Amino acid sequence: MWFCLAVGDHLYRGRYFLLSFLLVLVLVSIAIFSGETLKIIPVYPATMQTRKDNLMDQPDNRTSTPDQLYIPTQKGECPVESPLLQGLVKPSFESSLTLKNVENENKGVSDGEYEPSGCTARQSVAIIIPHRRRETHLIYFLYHLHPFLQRQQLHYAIYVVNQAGDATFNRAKLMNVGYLEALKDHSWDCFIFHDVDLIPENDKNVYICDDNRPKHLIFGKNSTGYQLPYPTNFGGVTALTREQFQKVNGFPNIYWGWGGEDDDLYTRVRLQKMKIVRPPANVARYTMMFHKRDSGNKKNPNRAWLMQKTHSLMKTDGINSCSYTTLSVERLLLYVNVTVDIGKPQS
Ligand code: UDH
Ligand code: MN
Repeated sequence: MWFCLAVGDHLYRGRYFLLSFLLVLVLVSIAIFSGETLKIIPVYPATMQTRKDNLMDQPDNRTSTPDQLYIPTQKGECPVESPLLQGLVKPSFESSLTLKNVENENKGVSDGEYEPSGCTARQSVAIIIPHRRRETHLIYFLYHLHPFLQRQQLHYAIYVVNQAGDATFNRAKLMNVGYLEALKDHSWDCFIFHDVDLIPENDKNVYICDDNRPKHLIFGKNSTGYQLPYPTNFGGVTALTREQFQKVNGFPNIYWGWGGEDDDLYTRVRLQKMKIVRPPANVARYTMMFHKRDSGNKKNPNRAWLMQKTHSLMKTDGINSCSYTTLSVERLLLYVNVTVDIGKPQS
């Protein structure tokens, strides 16, 4: 009897123990597996993310399987070559074009700035335009450049720097002003110094900087039969990183009137032991809109003499000595319009 009771008691306790054990096991499993489920993040290889984002240029709408919790991943970097490029296309110049038309065709641009929606741009680029009384050229420039830069999937903004008054024009100083003003908005990676009358013909001429070398984006233009005028030419359109531009102390401020300032920049680059790079002739092609010499931009008679002094002047004349008065900064839809008093030549 005692034996039977003992065995029965033992069995009863054993069953109770087994039930408790199973209960604990079930609870532990629920805890572990529910935790795992919450942690599941769909994994896409980096290359695949980039390709999908870039090809679609659309927001990321990926979904995970129903039992996975969807956690949105960051936008991938835009591809090295944009899938939106068209190659060589001759620009057109419709005489009835207005600024309003261009604004209507570029709804993604505000305050002169644009960013691709489907991917993260590889560089942030400030386009600096020296300007005075070239309004018609400016409309055609904006008409062509905005879609061109958007096809290249860049984060960019266009700064038009107007020289106020009638003193002799100073292209290089306006470039320095544009650089300094643009940096107040954003720490741009790359600066493109661009004449207003030059329209790129091939969007494979990508408006990004080369980390190792200052870049001359123009090989030839219609007005030179698409030939490079001379091997050291560095005029019209140049691209320098912030570091490269700092290194050469920017453009000289003391070239009033036409000529020499682009060659001075070339000498500055060489004195800093850098070499320039230029895309191939069939890519770096431009159409220059026809114009005569502007009245306030006569050939600079001092240019040959100044160009011999670059090595001694570049340390003290440049972005570190660029004095000007900002008269206005207007954030228009398609560009930031900066108007400045840059003084006049000392004589
Ligand atoms: N610029 C202005 N307003 C001016 C002068 C120059 O906006 O009054 C700017 C503009 O961005 C222009 C750039 O400075 O594209 C360079 O000036 P430019 O176009 O006059 O220089 P380029 O070398 O012409 O093209 C020089 C005179 C050409 C005479 C042509 C005779 N066939
Ligand atoms: Mn010109």
